Amino acid sequence: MKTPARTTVTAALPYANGPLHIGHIAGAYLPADIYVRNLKARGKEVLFVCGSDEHGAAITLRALKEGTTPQAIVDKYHAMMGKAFADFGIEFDIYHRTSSELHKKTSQDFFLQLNANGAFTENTEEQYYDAEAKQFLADRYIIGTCPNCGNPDAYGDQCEKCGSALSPKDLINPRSTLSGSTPELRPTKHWYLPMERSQEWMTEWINTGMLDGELQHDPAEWKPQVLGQCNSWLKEGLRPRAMTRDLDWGVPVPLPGAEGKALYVWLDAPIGYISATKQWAKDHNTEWEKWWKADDTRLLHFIGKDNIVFHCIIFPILLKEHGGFILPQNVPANEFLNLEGRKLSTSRNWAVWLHEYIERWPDRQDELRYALATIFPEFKDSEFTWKDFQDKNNNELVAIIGNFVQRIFVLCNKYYGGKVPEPAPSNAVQGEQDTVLWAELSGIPGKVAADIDKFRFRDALATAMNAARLGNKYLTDTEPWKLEKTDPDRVRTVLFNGLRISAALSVLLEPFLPFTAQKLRTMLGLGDLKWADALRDGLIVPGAAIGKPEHLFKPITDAEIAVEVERLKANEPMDQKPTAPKAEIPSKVDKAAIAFDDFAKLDLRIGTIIAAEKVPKADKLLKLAIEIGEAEPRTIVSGIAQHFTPEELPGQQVLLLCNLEPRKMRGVESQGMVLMAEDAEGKLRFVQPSEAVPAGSEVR
Ligand code: B3M
Ligand code: ZN
Repeated sequence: MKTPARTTVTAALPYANGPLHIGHIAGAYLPADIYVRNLKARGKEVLFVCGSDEHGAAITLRALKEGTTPQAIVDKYHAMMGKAFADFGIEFDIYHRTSSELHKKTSQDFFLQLNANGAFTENTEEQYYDAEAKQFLADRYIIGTCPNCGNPDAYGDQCEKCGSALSPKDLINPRSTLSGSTPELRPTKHWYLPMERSQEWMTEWINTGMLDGELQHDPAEWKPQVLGQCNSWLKEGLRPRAMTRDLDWGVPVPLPGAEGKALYVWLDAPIGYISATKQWAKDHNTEWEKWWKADDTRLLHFIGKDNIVFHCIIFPILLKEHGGFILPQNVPANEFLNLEGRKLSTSRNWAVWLHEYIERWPDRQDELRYALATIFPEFKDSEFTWKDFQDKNNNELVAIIGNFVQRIFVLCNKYYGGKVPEPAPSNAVQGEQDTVLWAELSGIPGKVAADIDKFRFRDALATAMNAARLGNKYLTDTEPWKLEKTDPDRVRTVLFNGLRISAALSVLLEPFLPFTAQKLRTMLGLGDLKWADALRDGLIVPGAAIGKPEHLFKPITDAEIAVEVERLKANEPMDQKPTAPKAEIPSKVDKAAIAFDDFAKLDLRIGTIIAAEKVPKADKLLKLAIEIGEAEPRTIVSGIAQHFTPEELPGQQVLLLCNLEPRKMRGVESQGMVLMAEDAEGKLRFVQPSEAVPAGSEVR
C-alpha cells in the first residue's frame, strides 16, 4: 500500500430539498470536519469537498409539494445549507452544487467516456408508467412494499427502512407517488450498467483490498457494518442497473435519441465530488487531477449508512469502468442518529434543524458539536436527547474544560497581573506531581490523532478531554491558591503548567470545538497552532500578556431545555400524545380517499399459519403455508424473517389479503399478503381476531 501523499475527503452531497438536521450532521459532516481539521493541523495535504445534490426525484417531488419549481427549491435549500454548514464551523474547501454548468459538462463527459468504453448495455424494457401523470416512474416516484422487510412505503430505488437497494419491479403493490394510482408497464429505452461484470473484482477488492494485483486498502480498517452491507449485496449477486431516467430535471443524456432522458441521480451525484474539486482548482488556479487520479492520494467518503452501496459498489464500478481514477480507500459510514426515542424524520418534522439551532443558540455551536461527537453512531444507531445535551454541557464542558481554564486565568490575573509567570525550574518540572502530569499528557496528542485516523471520534474526544481532566486533577492536588503566601515559586510553576495545558487543549480540542479553541488561543495570546504545538516547549512564554478570565461555556438550565423539548413535542401527531409519548409516529393518513367499490374489491380473511420456513438466500423472507379453508393452504412469501422465527409461527392467526395478484419472490410464488401492525420500536405484530375464528373467515 502506498503511503498517502494527500487525502481527498468527500462528505455526502445533501439533497437540496430541505434543511439539514442533526442526523445529517452526526452522520457525515461533523465526523468529516473533525477528520479534516485534524489532518490539516498535522500539516497534511487534504482537500475537503462537498456540495448540494440538486437533481433527482427528491427535488422535483419537493417542488410539487411546495407548489414551486425545482430550480426555486434547489436555490433556496442550497443557500440555506451552505450557510448552516458555515455557521456551524463545517469548513469545506468548497461547497459546490450539481446544477452548475461545470458539473453538467463533467458528468456528461464522464457518461460519454463510459459509453465509449462499452461500459453500458442499451436496453428497451417495460417500466412502470403513470398514465394519469404521463410519466415513467422510477426511484422516489414509485412506492410499494419492500420485499425484504415489508415496509409498505419503500421507494423504487431503496427501502429506507432496511437499507436495501431496490428496483421498481421489486416492489410489492407498487403505486405512483404522483397520483397514487397503480402504474402500468410501458417500454422505454435506457443505458444500463451491467454490474454483474464487476462481481468478481468487486468481491475481491472489498474483502481483501486487492485491486489489479496491488493492495489498495486494508479491509480490517473498514467498519464491519460497511463490509457487511457490501457483502450482503454481493451475495445477492450484482445486477444491471439503469443509469438513465425518463425525466426532464437532471443532466441530459448527451446522446442522440435520448431526448427527454436524464442521467440517473446516483450517477451524477458522486461525479459531483469531482466537479466540486475541479471548481475548487479553478478558483485556486491549481490542478484538480492529482486529487482523483494520483495513486498516492487517499480518497475517503464520509456518508450515512443509507448511502453505503452507492459509494462502495456503484461509484467504484463507474470510476473503474471510466478508467484513470483511484478508488476510495475507505468509506467510514455512520449508522443513524435517533432523536428522543424516535427516528429522525424530515417529513414528520421530528428533527432538530441545524439552522434553527443556530438561531436559538447563537454562539453555542461547540456545545452541539460536542454533544453530537460524544454520541456519533459510529458502529450502531445512537440517540440524541436534549437532557443529554444539557448534561454534556453542564457536567463536561462547563465542569471540566471551562472550570479548569477559568481557574488558571483567574489566578494568573490575580497573582501576576495578567502575565505568564516564570516557572521555578525553567522546564516547569519541579517534582513528582509535575513528572506524572507530563508523562500522562505526553501520550495524549498521539492517541487522539491515532483514534481520529481510525474514525473513532468518540474515543478521540474522550482522550482529548482527559487532558482537561488531568489539568483539573493537577490543580486539586497542588492547590496553588493555598500556597501563594508560603511557596510562591511552586505556585508560579503550577500556573505556568496550567497555561501550557490550556494551550494544549486549544490544539487537542480544535477539531471538535473550533470556536472554543479559537477563544482559548485569543485568551492565551496565541495565533495559529499546529498539532505538533500541543505540548511544545516555548509556546507559552513567561512575561507574555494573557487575557482576562472568561467563561468558555455557560450552564444550560432546565427551563432552556424544557423549551426545546416542548417545541419538539409540538410536532408530535395528536393520536400519539396522551398514551405513548416516546412511541414511533405512525405514517400520516394522507392517502387519497377511495370509493367503497374499490374497498370491496379486497378479499381480506383470517388465516391460520400451518408451516413456516426460511427462503434460501433471502434473509428477510419467510415462506408461509396458510390455511384459509381452500383445498390447499396458500403459499405466502412474507418479509418478516427478521421479526419472527419460523418455529414461533405455526398456529398463529393472521390477517390476509387473499386476492392480491400472485407474485414471484426469490423464485417462490406468493399467493397473497399477510398484513401486520408495526409497534413503536418498529416490531411487527399480528393483527388477530380477539378470539380465534375458523381459518378463512372473511374480514369486512
Ligand atoms: N443526496 C443522498 C442523501 O442525501 C444523496 C447523497 C449523494 S452523495 C454523492 O442521503
Ligand atoms: Zn425494506
